[in-house]
Amino acid sequence: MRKVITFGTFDVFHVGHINILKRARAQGDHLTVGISSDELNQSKKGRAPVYPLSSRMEIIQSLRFVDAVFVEESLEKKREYIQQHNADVLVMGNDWEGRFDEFNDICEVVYLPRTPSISTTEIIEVIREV
Ligand code: C2G
Repeated sequence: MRKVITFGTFDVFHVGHINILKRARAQGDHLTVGISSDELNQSKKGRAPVYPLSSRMEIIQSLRFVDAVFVEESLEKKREYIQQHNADVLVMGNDWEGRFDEFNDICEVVYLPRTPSISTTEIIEVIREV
């Protein structure tokens, strides 16, 4: 079995998230998703997520092309997570292009094109203006 792993906050879930998760699953037979803790999102993006971790996990876990979820507590633990989950492939959107190449020694690293014209930040701005 070829196991795939990916990571993200997946806050204010949108079609860009669906697209990357579907394509990640298509890279293998099993998809594990590491979902950023609220604290990690705060440190990455400088704001608390709109949806708390428990809601974001429930949404992702409910998708038919996701097999397992866990909490990503630190960006520094990526090697540990890849090994713990026996991943053969790490998939990330190409906004992270090149950033995880160091894990090429333990798995294949694949960057997929982001879905254009949609992001959590833009959705938050649109709602703010309403
Ligand atoms: N994404 C995408 N298209 C968009 C928006 C997001 O393909 N229009 C992808 C991102 O490239 C990423 C995934 O969806 O692979 C999750 O995006 P975020 O929730 O923004 O994840 P991020 O906060 O970048 O966390 O360890 C890595 C990080 O935790 C990634």
